[in-house]
Amino acid sequence: SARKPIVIVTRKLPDVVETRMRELFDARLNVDDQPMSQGQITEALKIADVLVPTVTDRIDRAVISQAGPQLRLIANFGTGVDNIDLDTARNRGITVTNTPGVLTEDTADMTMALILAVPRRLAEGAAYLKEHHAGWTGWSPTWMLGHRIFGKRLGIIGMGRIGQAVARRAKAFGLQIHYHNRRRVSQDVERELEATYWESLDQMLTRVDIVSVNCPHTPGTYHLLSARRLRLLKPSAYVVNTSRGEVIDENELARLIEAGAIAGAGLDVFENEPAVNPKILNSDRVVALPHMSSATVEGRIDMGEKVIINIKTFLDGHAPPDRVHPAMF
Ligand code: 8YV
Repeated sequence: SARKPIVIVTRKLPDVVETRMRELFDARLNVDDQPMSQGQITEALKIADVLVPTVTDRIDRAVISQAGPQLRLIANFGTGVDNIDLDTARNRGITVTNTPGVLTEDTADMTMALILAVPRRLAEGAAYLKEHHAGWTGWSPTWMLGHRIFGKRLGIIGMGRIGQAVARRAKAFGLQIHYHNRRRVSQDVERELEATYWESLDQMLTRVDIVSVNCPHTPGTYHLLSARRLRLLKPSAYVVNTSRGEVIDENELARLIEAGAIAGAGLDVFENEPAVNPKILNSDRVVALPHMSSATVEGRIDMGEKVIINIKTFLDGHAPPDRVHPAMF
């Protein structure tokens, strides 16, 4: 029988996913989960028929250009594809797929958790009690006051699957939904969410109380929340980001929070991961998480299954369900 296709996976995946990959493919797994260097990935692409990278791998022009002609598919374990040079892949006739849909609800949950946690000082209170429980003198009426979110305005940047899932949750918490997107969503969705569309991001930013970034990182969204735009926010506003750090000018955000020109932030992603701006880490008014919005046991298995379906469909000669078209980004 024909040899099994070589599928190189750059990180450890859930056991059930790895077992299934071993059954179906000549799977070269990274069971020790040691991140691969650019050199190791370049070497791997000399023999791989399929590469399964994650957001931590830079599949750039240099790496793709040196791949052997047998490389036909890059099946990303993740929804964001800013780790892959899509144009170079397309020019070499390499198909790219991702894992949309299966991490929508988990990511929206974490976004909502940050929308609640930051204004209500949840992390600060929990840390205080852990540290001072012996000397805690008790509650007092003017102590640890946060800000109400009920009735406030949430401005969502990027009204795709995740943005809409955030809007549904936020509406149930009494927030008024505002959004900016490349195009308006359908009237049905706008009506369901009672959402207000802002063609002008600048105008939306001057009016909202909380901003949530839910758009992909693309050349067009790099520093979309630029220094100039961050300064349009009210000093009482909060910024939440579960998308990609690159969408926000992180240095300026840190500076404005320190200066009291922005009230606080809930950040799961950073501009230079795994490095995090120390001003952000040390601020009481920031909840910083280590890129974990899609990190559920269930979600990781679903993502792995999606990767497998994409590979299998492609190798069977059909269009994979989650093919990424460069024009989408
Ligand atoms: C993952 C993500 O942690 O899907 C994405 O875009 O950022 C997260 O779901 C990561 O992609 C896994 O590779």
